[in-house]
Amino acid sequence: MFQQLAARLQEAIDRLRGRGRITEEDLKGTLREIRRALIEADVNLEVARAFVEEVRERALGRKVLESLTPAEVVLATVYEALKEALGGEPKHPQLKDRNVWFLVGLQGSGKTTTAAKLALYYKGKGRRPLLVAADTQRPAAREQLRVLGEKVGVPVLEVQDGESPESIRRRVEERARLEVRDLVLVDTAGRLQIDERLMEELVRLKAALRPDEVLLVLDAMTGQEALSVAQAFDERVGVTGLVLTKLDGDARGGAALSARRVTGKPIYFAGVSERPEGLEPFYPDRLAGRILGMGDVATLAEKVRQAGLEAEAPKSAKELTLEDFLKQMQNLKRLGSFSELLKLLPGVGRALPQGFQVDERAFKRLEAIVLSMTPEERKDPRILNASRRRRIAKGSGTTVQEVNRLVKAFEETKALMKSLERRKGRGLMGMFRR
Ligand SMILES: Nc1nc2c(ncn2[C@@H]2O[C@H](COP(=O)(O)OP(=O)(O)O)[C@@H](O)[C@H]2O)c(=O)[nH]1
Ligand SMILES: [Mg+2]
Repeated sequence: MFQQLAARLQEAIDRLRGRGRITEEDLKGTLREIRRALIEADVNLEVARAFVEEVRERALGRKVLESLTPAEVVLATVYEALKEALGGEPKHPQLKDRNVWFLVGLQGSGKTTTAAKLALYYKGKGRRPLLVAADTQRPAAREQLRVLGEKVGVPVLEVQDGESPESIRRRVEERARLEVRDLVLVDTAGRLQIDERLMEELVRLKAALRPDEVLLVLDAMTGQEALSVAQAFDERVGVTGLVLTKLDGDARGGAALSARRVTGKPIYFAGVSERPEGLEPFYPDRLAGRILGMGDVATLAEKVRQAGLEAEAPKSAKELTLEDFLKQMQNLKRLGSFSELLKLLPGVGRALPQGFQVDERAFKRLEAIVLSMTPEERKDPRILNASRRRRIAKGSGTTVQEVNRLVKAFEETKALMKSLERRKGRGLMGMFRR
């Protein structure tokens, strides 16, 4: 996520690391680099200027120049400014007993995908969604939602060609009543560009269905340009919140960092993969932490929980066995991009080279090694003497070196968990110490 921006910001701050004191000149230089990094990431000029100003004020307010660890103070300050730029405190859509939400946006921004993601997400929270495929002109668009609805197990109401808003309203109300649906998600038609006829259609549909939320879906890859689209939609249709999609791609960050100040609307959700599970509530603080390579343990823990790990109570580092290691690896694999997940661990993001990818085949070999162990060995790898290690290597079609490496990685994970356990409760500032 925002790899280039992350690397540039971290570089700028790292340059201060290890310095006892910094001069005003040093601070100026760092701020200049931060500004450049933001502009390269396609952040709105005005937003970038305000951002740097805020960092300067906060940093000086904390007497960076006399501080014993200027790098940490600047890191903390940039973190706070990033969090603010991304929206400050997380905002979630208000849920009532019954809800109608619109998804609007340009074609290709991710509306249909996001509609299905929202349906799955809220179904998981005990809601009963109904998807509405409301493109009155393109049957293929409705077909796409029907397929996705089936995939996530949520019913889809399809409008008919040229159906009037009034008729759509009647059918939606009836269906919601009969099937006791309390969250109606309306996937509206899109165009490649802002188009007056589309806007009129949306306004009429809105007048008929009276949505509680109008979520504007924005493709983060389109950068700042997405924001003029946002303004147009807001002026004509009225927007209550944003969903940023494709944050998993190589989006530079401009849209995310400028959206709040330019549109004044909160970012509710982020799309992080093409799959129906690829939706996360948008947490400015966590994303700020990720951008600065501080990790995001909270999101990682949530993903693991969602993957169905909750049945097993998380163990303490002391009780951790290779059996758990195997399960965790398999779970991470199920969760999708392992490389991205790895970066959620504190410090790991900074330790990995840019563009780092985990080799999935290497993953399979690790799995084979653990599978070749006896239950006792998995429970207590300390009993793994040389002859046992040779046997395991042979059984798994790997080498003794690979077995050694895995056992070592396991011990290191245990150590990491122990340090996380110790860190718990120390709050955010604990993340800065490493
Ligand atoms: N990688 C990634 N792809 C996405 C995301 N959201 C949507 N897409 C893809 O973007 C393309 C357009 O999405 P679609 O929902 O059809 O857009 P719509 O025209 O606005 O309805 C599809 O190929 C989706 O799979 C996301 O968060 N991450
Ligand atoms: Mg669509």
